[in-house]
Amino acid sequence: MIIKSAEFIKSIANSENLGGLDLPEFAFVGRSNVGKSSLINSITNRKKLAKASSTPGRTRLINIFKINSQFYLVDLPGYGFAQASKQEQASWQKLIGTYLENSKNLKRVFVLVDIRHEPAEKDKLMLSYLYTYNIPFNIIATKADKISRGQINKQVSLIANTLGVGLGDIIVTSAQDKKGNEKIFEIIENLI
Ligand SMILES: Nc1nc2c(ncn2[C@@H]2O[C@H](COP(=O)(O)OP(=O)(O)OP(=O)(O)O)[C@@H](O)[C@H]2O)c(=O)[nH]1
Ligand SMILES: [Mg+2]
Repeated sequence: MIIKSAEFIKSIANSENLGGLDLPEFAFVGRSNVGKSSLINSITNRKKLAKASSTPGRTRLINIFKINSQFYLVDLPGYGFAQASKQEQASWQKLIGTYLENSKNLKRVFVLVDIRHEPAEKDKLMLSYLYTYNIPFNIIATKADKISRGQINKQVSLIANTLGVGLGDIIVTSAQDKKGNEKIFEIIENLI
C-alpha cells in the first residue's frame, strides 16, 4: 500500500463525540507503552503523526487519523497504566468500551502485545471482551527487533498459547525495522 496522505482528524476525550466518521476504521489497542502510536507512525511512514513516548500513558485520548482519504486508523489509550488513578483508568476504559461497541465502521481491531512478555490478564480480558461483542481482531506482537530471531518463534508460541489463538493469528512487527507492515496493509486492503 502506498501512503499518499495521512492526516490527524481529531482527538476524542469523551464518548459523546464519537460520531461523524464515514470511512472504514481500524483500531489499535493494547497495554500502555506496547507501541500502538509507534506502529501507526511506522505503517504511515510518518515520524510524528501519532505521539509516541517512553513515558507510559502518553495517549490518553482517542486519536483519529485519516489515510489516503480511504480509511481511519484509531489510536486508543493504553490500558493497565499503573501510575494512573483508578478514576482515570475507569474513564479511559469507558471511553475505549464505548468506542468499540458503537463505532459503526470498525472493520478490525489490532490487539498489540509486547513480543518479549507473556500477555497479561488485561490482554485476556480485552480478547474476551472482543469475543463478547463479536468484534474481529488480530494479535500483533510488537518490538520484534528487541529479541533474537530464534526467540521470536518461541515467544509467538507463548503468546498464542496464553491467549488461546492460532500461531497464524499473530502478526510479528517492529516499528523500528518496519517489519510486519505489509501484513497489516494486506488485512486493511481486504476490508476497505
Ligand atoms: N525498539 C523498539 N521500540 C519500540 C517499538 N515500538 C515502540 N517502541 C518504543 O516503546 C515506547 C512506547 O511506544 P508508544 O508507541 O508510545 O506506545 P503506546 O502503546 O502508544 O503507549 P501509550 O500511548 O502510553 O498507550 C517508545 O519509547 C517507543 O520508541 C519497536 O518496534 N521497537
Ligand atoms: Mg500511544
